[in-house]
Amino acid sequence: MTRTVRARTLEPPALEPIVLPRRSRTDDGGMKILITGAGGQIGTDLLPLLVARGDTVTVFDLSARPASCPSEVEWVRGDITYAAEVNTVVARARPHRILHLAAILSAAGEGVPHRAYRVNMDGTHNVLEAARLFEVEQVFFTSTIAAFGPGLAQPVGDDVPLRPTTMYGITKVAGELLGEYYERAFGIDFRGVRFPGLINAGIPGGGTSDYALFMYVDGMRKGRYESFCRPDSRIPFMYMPDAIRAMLELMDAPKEELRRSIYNIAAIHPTAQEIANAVKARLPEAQLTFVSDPRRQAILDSWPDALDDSNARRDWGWKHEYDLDAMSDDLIAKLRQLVGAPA
Ligand code: AKB
Repeated sequence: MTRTVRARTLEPPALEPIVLPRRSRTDDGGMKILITGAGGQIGTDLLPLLVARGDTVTVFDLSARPASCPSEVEWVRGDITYAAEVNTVVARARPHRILHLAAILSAAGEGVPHRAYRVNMDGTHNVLEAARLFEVEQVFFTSTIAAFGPGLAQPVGDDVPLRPTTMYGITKVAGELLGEYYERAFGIDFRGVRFPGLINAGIPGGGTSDYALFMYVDGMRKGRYESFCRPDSRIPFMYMPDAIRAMLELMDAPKEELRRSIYNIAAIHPTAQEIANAVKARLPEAQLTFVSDPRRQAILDSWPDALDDSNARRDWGWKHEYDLDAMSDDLIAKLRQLVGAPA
């Protein structure tokens, strides 16, 4: 007996259009913002400011909600490398903007390059795809001085060849290009900054620029710190309040005034010795020594000494406020409060 089998049609099945829940501004005109990786160095200082200006904030992070997180913030735990988890949180939160901070930094990334690739590359792709699917207006990307490689004329401008030597830097360059692609192809407003090493009153995670912050933190809480670099190492740095202001200013800048999507932003570029001097001037008892670690030193030596941020200054009025002394005064005062040390 013969049996007729109907060929499967090659036509795609007719799908019902997905109806997205309505997205409205909050009552006081604030934005809905989803922040990936807000459990890291930047998030701690950023979240209270966003809440204070009336934004509705959802965090997507692998780590548990820290005690410092304002109660108004919704904290969703999840893994940026799983598209389904990213899509679910974006579909639920329906943000106007995604601020994409989740990344594995340079030193940690060299320890597990394949993991850094997954988190930084797949993570950024998942965020951009979710933004496309759920009609997010703006994706803000945090790039870095690690996007640059060695041998560039100083100060380093925006439009130089990008030849990073770390997995972190490679994935950040790719993230910049991927975001620009999503803007061209799908109309997503993609913008961001290349951050210098950031310094704040917290414990950083896995960066090569961390020696600067640890001179302050361990100089205060332990009375000593051994930097893993030469005293003459020089890279750009920025104090966290400036870094956060830069993000908020660029996020809100009128699109028609922006002539590019990714901007260098600069503040200070002290040598490690100059930072040690600033710490010693305020904590004379602190013992600050230097023993250069070849792998981390090579990373530092591959980064710019200083950045040219004239495009940011021209297009959206960027200007840093904290020099080395102003930063050191403010940071030491904050750290004294944190560890309960007498002034
Ligand atoms: C790192 O050290 O990896 C970061 C950076 C400079 O982007 N702080």
